[in-house]
Amino acid sequence: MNRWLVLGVVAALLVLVTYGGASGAGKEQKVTIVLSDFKFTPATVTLQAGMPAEVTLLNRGAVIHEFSVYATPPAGKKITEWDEWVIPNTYFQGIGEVNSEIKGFGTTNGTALFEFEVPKGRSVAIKFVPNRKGTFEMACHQEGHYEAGMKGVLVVK
Ligand SMILES: [Cu+2]
Repeated sequence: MNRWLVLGVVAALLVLVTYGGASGAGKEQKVTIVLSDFKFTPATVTLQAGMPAEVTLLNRGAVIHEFSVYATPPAGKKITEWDEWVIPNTYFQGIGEVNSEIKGFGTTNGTALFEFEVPKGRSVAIKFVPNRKGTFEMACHQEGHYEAGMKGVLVVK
């Protein structure tokens, strides 16, 4: 085998390896969460860190629902104004661009989205890369819904 041919084979193998890696990184994890009156199903969602995610929120309830994910407040902390806790503690900051789409309505992009509203009968797809590991609270903060039990847990590992 001549030397240039050997180099050519090595180069071709490198291309194959690089291509294989890139297509592996292109994988996406898809999860659907059903919002109803007044709970999330499933109530615990686990995502793998670093892999692009598409989380679809499907509102099967009779009223509008919301979806927020944020650092779990310390036990016993009394929160009366949820925006004051959720906005600075949202999961969707510092992880790059987040894209959300309500089918038939349009898209919203941002780097610090903190709340997704889902009209009844609609679904919202959120695309993001979950780069922050940990255990976070997810909840609906429409008035009275959280107190009625509309909350859950997002685990990123
Ligand atoms: Cu709700």
